[in-house]
Amino acid sequence: MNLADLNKVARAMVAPGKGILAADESSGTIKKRFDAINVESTEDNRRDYREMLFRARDAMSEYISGVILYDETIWQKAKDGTPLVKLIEQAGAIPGIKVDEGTKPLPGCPGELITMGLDGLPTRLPKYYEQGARFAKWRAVIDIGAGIPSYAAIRTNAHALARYAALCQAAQIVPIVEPEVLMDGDHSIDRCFEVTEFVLKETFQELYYQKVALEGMILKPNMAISGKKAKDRAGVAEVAEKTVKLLKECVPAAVPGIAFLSGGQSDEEATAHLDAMNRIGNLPWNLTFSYGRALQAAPQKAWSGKAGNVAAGQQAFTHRAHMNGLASKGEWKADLESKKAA
Ligand code: 5MM
Repeated sequence: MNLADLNKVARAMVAPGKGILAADESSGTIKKRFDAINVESTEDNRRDYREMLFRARDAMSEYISGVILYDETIWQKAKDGTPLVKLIEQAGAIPGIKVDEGTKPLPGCPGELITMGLDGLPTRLPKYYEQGARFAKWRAVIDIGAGIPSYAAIRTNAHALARYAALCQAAQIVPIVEPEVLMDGDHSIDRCFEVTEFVLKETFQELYYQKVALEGMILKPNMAISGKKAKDRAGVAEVAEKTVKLLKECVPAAVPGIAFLSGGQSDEEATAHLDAMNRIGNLPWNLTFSYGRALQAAPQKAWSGKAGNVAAGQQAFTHRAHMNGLASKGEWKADLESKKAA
């Protein structure tokens, strides 16, 4: 492992003003997204949609540091035969790859999940590197509900995350470590804080045991946030303050950056929260975005599968990427939302 090179890639992924586009929806998830805009999820439509995003030159070169791809996409070519990976590189962004293989029920832990994909990973990683991937992603899913999460689920997922991260670094690939505590329930922000704190502590303990170099990784956590169905959801200032407190307690300063998931927040909420955290300032790591839905909901709607809407889709994507780029520097303002990028 060349740690200096891993660190260089990791720092570029969280460079101020830029963040990560999570375009790694698995076939099932992209189908759900396409169903919502009445587009059939064919290989060509998935290619056309992602090509539209990667060819949005201003967004990609100004505000996007890297793109997380799904296995199908990393091998795909644009309509004119250019590999999609090349489009990303030509825009100055770094290609990355989701290497987990989704979740399965965790035996002995009703209602809880374990992320699959460690088998064969040492063989897959060099192929992805050769194809251009310089970072990878693995997502563990922790749900909050009656009697969950269990210690067994937290521990098993943390172990798998660290195992994945160590394998990535051995293959000269920066691991994005994503332990996602879902915001699906009606829990309070304080319950989310408490669970996320436990999850992060356990994850960093496992990363330490398995000798993962913190300088060569990126953390992708959820924010400390109220559940979507909670009655009195915490406001922007409270989310920012509690998330920063949580991270300061759990994430060593050696980690170059933290790139949040959006997790079902509205587009503007996700931007406002990131901005408010960066306004607090004086943080040991760069804080940015690695959003899927909060970057793509608007371009998906604007595109709606029609070739004639490509420019509108790109404009919607550029606007969200711009807003989040500003938020990564604490320079976003709500009134910029009405001034759509040209
Ligand atoms: C893009 O969505 C990814 C999920 O893929 P699958 O569930 O299909 O495997 C997801 O991991 C994503 O990268 C993160 O959760 C961030 O996305 P959001 O939408 O939460 O910002």
